[in-house]
Amino acid sequence: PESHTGYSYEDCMATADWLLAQTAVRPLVGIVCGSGLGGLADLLKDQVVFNYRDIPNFPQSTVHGHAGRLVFGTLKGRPCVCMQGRFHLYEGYPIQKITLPMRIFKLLGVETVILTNAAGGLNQDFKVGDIMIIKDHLNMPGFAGNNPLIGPNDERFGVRFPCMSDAYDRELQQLAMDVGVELGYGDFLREGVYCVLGGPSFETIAECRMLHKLGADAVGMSTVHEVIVARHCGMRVFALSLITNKAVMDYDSEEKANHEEVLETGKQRAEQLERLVSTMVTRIGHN
Ligand code: 6GU
Repeated sequence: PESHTGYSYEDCMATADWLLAQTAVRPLVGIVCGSGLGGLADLLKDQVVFNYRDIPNFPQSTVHGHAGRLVFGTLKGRPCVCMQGRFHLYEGYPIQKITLPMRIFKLLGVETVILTNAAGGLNQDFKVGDIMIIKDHLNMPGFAGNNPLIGPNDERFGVRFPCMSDAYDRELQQLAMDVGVELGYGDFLREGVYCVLGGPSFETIAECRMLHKLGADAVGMSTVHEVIVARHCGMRVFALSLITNKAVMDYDSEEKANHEEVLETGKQRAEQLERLVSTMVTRIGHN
C-alpha cells in the first residue's frame, strides 16, 4: 500500500466540489476527447472552462494534439462535461493519476461516459477514416500488473473485483449504430475489439501480427484504463476509435506509423465523429 499513488475519496470530493462551486452545469454525460478530436468540446454552449493546471489534483496534458481543458456546458440542451485532452501511461504519470478524472466525473454526477481515441487498424477490412464502436478490450498493461485499480479499494467507489464482461454498454452501442446509419455513416462505421498498449513507441510488425491473432481489431494507447475506473464506480460506458492509420502488418510495407498522420486523419473525420457523439447525447436516457 505504501507504493500506492492514488487519490483518496476525500481528495476526489475536494476536486469535484471545487469545480461544482464554479459552475451551475450539473453534467449527466462526461466526454473524453482523443488525439485530434478535441473539437467536440467546442460544440458545448454556455461554456465554463478550466485549464487542467488550475484544477486541484489534476495532472497536465503534455501531448501535442491534446489541449488540457475541462469544459462544462450543454450539448443541444443536455448538460455535459468534456475533457479536451487526456492522460496516458507513456507520459509517465502513475496509472491512478491518469484515471483520476473518471472519479471526478462520478462525483460531479455523471452517469454516462463517452470516450474517443485515435487508433491503428489491425482488422484488414478496416480503412483509414473508419469509426469503430468499441465492443470489448484487451488490457495488455493489465496483464503486466498495471491496472488502475491496483492498491487499496475504497468501497465508496466500487467493489474490489469489478466485472468487465459488460464494460461496454450494449444499448449505447446499438444507439451509435442506429444514429450512425441515420446520419449516412454506415459505410465507415464498424465495431470491434480495442487493444491498449503502454506506448509511446508504436508496434513492431511482429507485435501487430500477434495482437491481430489475439483478437484485436484496433490498437492504441488510451481509453481502457479510463473504462475500468468508470465501470468500477458504476458509470455507463461507450467508446469509439477513429482508425487514423493501418497498423503495419507485413515486411514489404513501406508505411510507417506516425503521430502527424494520426492528427491529419483526425481532422478529416472529426466533424462526422462529433456529429455522431452529439446526436447520441441527445438520445441518451438518464434515471
Ligand atoms: Cl498504429 N498504434 C498505437 N499504439 N496507437 C495508435 C496507433 C497505432 N495509431 C493511432 N494511435
